[in-house]
This record gives sequence, C-alpha cells and structure tokens, in this order.
Amino acid sequence: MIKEIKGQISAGKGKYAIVVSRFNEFITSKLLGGAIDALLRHGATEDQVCAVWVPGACEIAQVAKKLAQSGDYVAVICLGAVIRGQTTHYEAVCQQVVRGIGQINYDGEVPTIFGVLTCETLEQAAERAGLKMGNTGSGAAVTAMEMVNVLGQL
Ligand code: INI
Repeated sequence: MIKEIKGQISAGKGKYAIVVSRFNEFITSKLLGGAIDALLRHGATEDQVCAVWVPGACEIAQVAKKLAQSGDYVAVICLGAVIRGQTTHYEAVCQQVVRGIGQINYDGEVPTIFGVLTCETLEQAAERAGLKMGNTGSGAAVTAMEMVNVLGQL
C-alpha cells in the first residue's frame, strides 16, 4: 500500500511571520493584504500573524533569517515586488532575493516562502497583486500553511 502524505490548508496554532518590502508599496501592500486574508480565512487569529516591513527586496532575506531562527514562528512568508522598468540592476536584485530566501528555506527548519514578484512591468505586478492573475501574497500564505502541515507529518 502506498503511503501518501498531503498537507491540509489550515493555519493550526502556530505563529506566522510575514516580511514585506516597502519598495513598490502600492503592490506589496496588496500582497500583504492577500497573505493576511488567507491566514485569517484558514483559521489563524490576528495574534498569530506578525508583519515586518523592510526597505526593499534585498533586505527581505536578512530579516526572514532572523525570524526563522527565532523559534517563534512556524513559517516565514516573504513578500516583495521587483519590477524591471524601474531599475537597471533588476537582475542583481532578483538574484540576491531569490538566492537569499532560497538559502534560508533549504538550510533551516522553518518553511520560508518566496512570495516576491519579479515582473517586467507594473501591469504584470498589479495583475498578480489582486487582479486577474490572483494574489501572490495569498498564494504564498496558502503554501506556508501547507508546508507547515506537511513537515509536521514527517
Ligand atoms: N527593491 C525592490 O523591492 N523592488 C525593486 O524593483 C527594486 N528596484 O527596482 O531597484 C528594489 N531596489 C532596492 C533594493 O531592494 C534595496 O532596497 C536597495 O538596493 C538597498 O539595499
């Protein structure tokens, strides 16, 4: 018989940290709203959610690492928006944030979820912050809950 493990999408009793960058706040505030809404709709109370603002996407990983290592949170949700049109160092910012968050997730015990938009245009970012492509913040929160649940079963 095949053993199959599936994670429930339920907040459980643990606390969730959200790191959100202020750069492109018009977009990132929508991602934060989506993440909080998803957590609350899946059973979290407000006391179970802590959001930490940082200046830009490059600063997310350092704070996420500290939160993940604190032992206070079952998951860390990273939210940001990197938009090519606004910078010539788009690739550098993307590389840094992808590598930084990925490293924390792979090296640590606490699921650290990548909810950072990397888009060519503001329109693409807006579409993923609550318009026709859904809300990446909400998706990241759902992923966090599922990962907490899966890891709890292993
Ligand atoms: N930070 C972002 O979050 N998004 C961007 O699109 C962006 N651009 O375009 O440059 C950006 N840059 C700032 C960067 O994340 C750091 O805050 C800054 O370099 C200071 O370390």
